[in-house]
Amino acid sequence: MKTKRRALLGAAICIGLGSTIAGLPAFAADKPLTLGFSQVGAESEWRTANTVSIKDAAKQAGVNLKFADAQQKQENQVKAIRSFIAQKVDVIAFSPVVESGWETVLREAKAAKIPVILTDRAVNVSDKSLYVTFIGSDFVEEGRRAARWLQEKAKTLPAGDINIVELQGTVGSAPAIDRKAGFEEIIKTDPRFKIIRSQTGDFTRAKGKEVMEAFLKADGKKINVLYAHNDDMAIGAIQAIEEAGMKPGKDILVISIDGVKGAFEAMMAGKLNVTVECSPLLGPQLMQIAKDVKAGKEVPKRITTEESVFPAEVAAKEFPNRKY
Ligand code: GZL
Repeated sequence: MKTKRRALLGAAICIGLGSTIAGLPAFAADKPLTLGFSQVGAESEWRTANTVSIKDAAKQAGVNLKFADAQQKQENQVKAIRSFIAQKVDVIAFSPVVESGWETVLREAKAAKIPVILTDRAVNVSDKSLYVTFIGSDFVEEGRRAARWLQEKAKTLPAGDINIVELQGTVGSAPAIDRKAGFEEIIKTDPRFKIIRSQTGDFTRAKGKEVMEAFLKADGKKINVLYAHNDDMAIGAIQAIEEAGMKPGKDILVISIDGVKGAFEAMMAGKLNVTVECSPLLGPQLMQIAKDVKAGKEVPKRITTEESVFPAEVAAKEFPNRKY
């Protein structure tokens, strides 16, 4: 018995010494990457699908995920990032609820030598070295695509002004700022288009309905088009339009962004005219990039997802393919 134990001990020492002597990495199991992720919240179908994608991808990739939901509050995201730094995670990733106010905490992550990956939404920082890369959509192009659909549709509408009301996303967030900019860049080329009211619905169905009720009270019959920065606000607004005795998708054209299942169901019911796709399925890309960053590999500064536009005419055919 003693001989066997001695032999095993001897073997272990050899492996240990051998690896040191041969310059191989010291004997240690391949430690899984620990990723700290700060999520905006759970405000929309899109966000829920984004969270599922990240959690499933972490499991698939063998990544140890520390996940924090900020309930749409920046201070909660800052707290979560500081907690990840204190826990010495390998990589930090987050979807910033708003564009500004991140310099300080990102400098703390840099000082702690923890790389930061942005997903979904961007930040406004002067020092671009404060994050390694951004994975997500081109929101300005999404706004342009929404407007281009309206430009085409306008050719079939009666002459005269086309009055638009706009439900903006969360104030100060990259998607709200950029989707507004992209939409206006296109519609300003045609004097028929007039944005007569514009207010935030904070990306939620409830707020979207509430603000649309106010728009209808003020301008009801004058409204020709609703442009909503996401499907959830559009779905809430559709309820308000119906409760006001009008037909969404007909009396008031409804244009929105995301491409969630709820939007396809509204299009199949004839209540939504078009949704511009914005994919939340960023999990697999995030896990791969986190591993590449940890391995010290070069990664692009911006990784943009390919997306489509789905008008109501194709909704029934496309619906079975939808993954979120
Ligand atoms: C867009 C994402 C937005 C979605 C909303 O990438 O940040 O936030 O459009 C979500 O549905 O709430």
